[in-house]
Amino acid sequence: MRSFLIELGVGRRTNGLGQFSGREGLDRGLFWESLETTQASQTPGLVERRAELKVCLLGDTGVGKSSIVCRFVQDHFDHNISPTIGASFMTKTVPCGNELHKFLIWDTAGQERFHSLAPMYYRGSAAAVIVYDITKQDSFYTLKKWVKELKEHGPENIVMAIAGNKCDLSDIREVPLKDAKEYAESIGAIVVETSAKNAINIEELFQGISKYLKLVFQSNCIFMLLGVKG
Ligand SMILES: Nc1nc2c(ncn2[C@@H]2O[C@H](COP(=O)(O)OP(=O)(O)OP(=O)(O)O)[C@@H](O)[C@H]2O)c(=O)[nH]1
Ligand SMILES: [Mg+2]
Repeated sequence: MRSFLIELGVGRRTNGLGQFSGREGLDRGLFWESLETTQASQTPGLVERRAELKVCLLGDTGVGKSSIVCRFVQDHFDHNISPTIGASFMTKTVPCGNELHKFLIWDTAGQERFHSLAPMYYRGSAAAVIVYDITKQDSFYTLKKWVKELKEHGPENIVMAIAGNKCDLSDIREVPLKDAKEYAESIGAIVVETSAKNAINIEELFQGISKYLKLVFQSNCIFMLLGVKG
């Protein structure tokens, strides 16, 4: 059964957001530029924007981070995928309304021996996808540790998205969806259950991040116009 749950964390994280422009935007892994496309030049007043969004994936080894990225970027699933060594990088550009969002995706290695490398990837990220395996309670505890680390050492106001992967195995589930929803709400995160194997909610996960960042960017532009500090 397909599970659809994309919840936007609102409220808690909207105050104090940095203003995503110029150097500061780049430092946060977010870069927006206005561009006149062919279509735009033919249709006066229609200006499209292109955004680059740096996103990192964090979580226990084996939860399916690389599989999620592989499904999103290549629409492919490999049963025999190898554990990631260090980190891997992929990009994918998706439309979001009248904008084009290019995801710069850093897929980190979940094995403990690579833990110390993670800050290199989450620093400067606009969003982090923190993945757990719905059939492994331990991986949910690890997710909470990642959230704590991001809050203490990650970029201020990084957008967090929680992905409960392997929802195709819900008959052997250990983590109730309710627990994930409650936790996500408490930290103002996007939450969704995914299956890289069956291509469930993978697009929706990244679309949710896209839309959330777009909203945050727009609200900060309004604050800037009004002269209100975020
Ligand atoms: N049933 C099922 N298996 C999955 C799913 N996603 C990944 N797997 C399997 O889980 C195992 C681990 O997947 P990876 O994508 O390598 O996990 P990872 O989080 O990248 O692991 P590290 O690179 O070690 O951090 C592989 O055998 C995958 O085939 C899923 O949605 N459903
Ligand atoms: Mg991996």
